[in-house]
Amino acid sequence: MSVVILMGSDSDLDQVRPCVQVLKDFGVEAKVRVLSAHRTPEALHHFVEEVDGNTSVYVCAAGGAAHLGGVVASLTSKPVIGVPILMSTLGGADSLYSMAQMPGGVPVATMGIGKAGAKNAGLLAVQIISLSSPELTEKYKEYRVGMAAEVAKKDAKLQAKLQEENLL
Ligand code: RP5
Repeated sequence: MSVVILMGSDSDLDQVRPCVQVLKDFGVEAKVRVLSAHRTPEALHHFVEEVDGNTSVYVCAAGGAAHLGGVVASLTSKPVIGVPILMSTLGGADSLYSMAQMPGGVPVATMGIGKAGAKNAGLLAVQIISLSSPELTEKYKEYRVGMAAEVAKKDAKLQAKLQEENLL
């Protein structure tokens, strides 16, 4: 079983990369494809039909009138996570609203706009898969412990710096 990451255009890749990286770091198999709800509707339908049996979670990243997540959600019963792409027009608010405002009955779990949203999409996919994998649950817990340790290190560094500057 793998995670399928779809993006509406190759121009989305830079913002989607953190999601790909998270899945790689956790050792979760991923397929990454460019397919568009508007530009390649038939290819998108065929692709979802083909991979659905071996897919646990979909991550769909798109910008503008971002229907990719919604269309994929209409074609599968698997969870769909949406990543709204930051656009130069409207600052990605259009992407966010298009994804988040799904009609009742067809959910798309919509993340924040851009790279942080993509990272969280990867982590949420890991959390969903870890529901049936004690090993992945353990890895995810270790990740959280590591993150807390990083913050503690940064705090210690900040205290030292402020003391050095005679501000404390
Ligand atoms: C969306 O249109 C894509 O997800 C992308 O964010 C946006 C612009 O695509 P390009 O014109 O850069 O290919 O479907």
